[in-house]
Amino acid sequence: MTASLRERIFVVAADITKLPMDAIVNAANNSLLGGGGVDGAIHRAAGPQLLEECKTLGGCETGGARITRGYRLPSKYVIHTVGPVWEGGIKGEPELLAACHRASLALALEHRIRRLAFPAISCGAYGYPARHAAKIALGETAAFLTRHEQVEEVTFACFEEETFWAYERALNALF
Ligand code: AR6
Repeated sequence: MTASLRERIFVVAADITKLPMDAIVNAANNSLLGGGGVDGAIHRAAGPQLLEECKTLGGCETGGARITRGYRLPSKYVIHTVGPVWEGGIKGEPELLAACHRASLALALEHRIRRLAFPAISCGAYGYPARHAAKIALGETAAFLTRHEQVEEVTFACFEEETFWAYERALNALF
């Protein structure tokens, strides 16, 4: 029997690099050549081969996504997406953040990834208010999972308490 949507979306307080998923999503920048925050943590945990593969990709547009192997991570793949920098919400940030989630999920579907985890994209260095980001992230994910049962489960791995509660509230508001 098919699991209900409520049993397919999770919010956890966790370091995403430790999760054994089919894929984890990276909050990258346009160069895809690494950075701080979750990007730095993913590159450190995956090892130098991840950067070598990223160098072959030629960057990524804001709102887009690219896929690589996971190397030393417990996850098989890394999906690199580039969130918008928050500029007050009037420069198309909500649509770009939604596009990141859609593009990442579309890559997951294409690569037969069944379980994946997202960090709170744009909620760190890029300054997106977590309560606004959470609504978009959860809303896009719920809509996608409803349409595509091949992607079975999505986990949001939140690193900070404030982010965790924002995502938890947005999840509860969905049902
Ligand atoms: N696991 C899960 N979440 C984490 C982890 C971790 N190990 N480490 C940090 N976070 P950020 P952005 C959370 O800044 O805002 C990079 O330099 C963090 O607490 O990593 O999209 C890129 O190269 C926050 O809630 O990504 C870009 O230049 C969330 O992950 C830029 O930062 C996202 O914070 C992207 O900025």
